[in-house]
Amino acid sequence: RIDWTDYYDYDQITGWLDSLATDYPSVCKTEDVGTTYEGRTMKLITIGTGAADNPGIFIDGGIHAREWISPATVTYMINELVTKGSGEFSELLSKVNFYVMPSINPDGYQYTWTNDRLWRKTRSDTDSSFGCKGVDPNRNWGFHWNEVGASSSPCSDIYAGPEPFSEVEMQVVRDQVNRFAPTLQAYLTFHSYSQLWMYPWGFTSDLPDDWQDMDNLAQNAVTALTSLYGTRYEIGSSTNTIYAAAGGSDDWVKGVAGVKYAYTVELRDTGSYGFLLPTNQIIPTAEETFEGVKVVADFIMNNN
Ligand code: 0X9
Ligand code: ZN
Repeated sequence: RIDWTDYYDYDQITGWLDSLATDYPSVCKTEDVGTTYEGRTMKLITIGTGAADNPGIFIDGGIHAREWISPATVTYMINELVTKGSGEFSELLSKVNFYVMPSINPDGYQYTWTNDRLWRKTRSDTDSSFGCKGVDPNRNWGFHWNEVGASSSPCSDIYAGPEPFSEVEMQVVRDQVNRFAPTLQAYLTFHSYSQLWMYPWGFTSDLPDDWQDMDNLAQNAVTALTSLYGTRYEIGSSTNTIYAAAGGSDDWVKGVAGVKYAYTVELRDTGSYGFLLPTNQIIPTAEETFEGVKVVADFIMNNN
């Protein structure tokens, strides 16, 4: 029912996730891990066949509602890992656990299907004066929250929220990251667009002490990505590649949860179609991105 020749709405994605767990119970399981502001169920899929304390990689998609290629790419990668879990990826899955949430802003995502294709934020009601809805979920994380590149006005598209983790959906993702934090070695969050493979920090132009490690692995990942179809990516800290913006998930995951390799990946394209990436680019985008993710996964597998 899902074949990546089209985009799929939230119910189709979660229905498909549950059917995967039913069809491949030896390599994956799904869990309901929370409920959104509007009452939707949030799901996590765990993919792995080895010990629970094997090194872990946490992947999320769809934090920004209109960036449809993100959940499409993340579901593609889930499908590859699960359906080839007893073949091509059997060694990987015996040594690395994947924790994946393909659509972490379900209310916003569904709103882009029904009301406003270019909606970015959540759909919570926090504004008593103008009635503007939603918080930018990637300004809502509690590390240097609202210091730069974010807004305190509820009508802004980069509204940081009334307080850190005001959004229940980000509380849910935070709690799942914390749950697996002792084993997590990498975190990947997928956005669009601009073709950038970024690492912290987003709140300052200063670089983390271990930026060279993150940069090296990113270079290797992008080399593999580019080798498939020639798609060019830029690599660097998010402040130094796009702009300073605090309250992002990547900064919190590295700065607070202590996950060493924290990446924000901005997928295709560079602006010709922007958020409205045509359906015929879903599979090539997902394929090339998975090449990069496999490099990260193999690195985690072999360094442990
Ligand atoms: O602004 C964002 O949240 C991301 N770009 S997007 O166009 N998809 O909205 C970039 C986030 C980079 N990370 C941090 N600033 N922490
Ligand atoms: Zn985004």
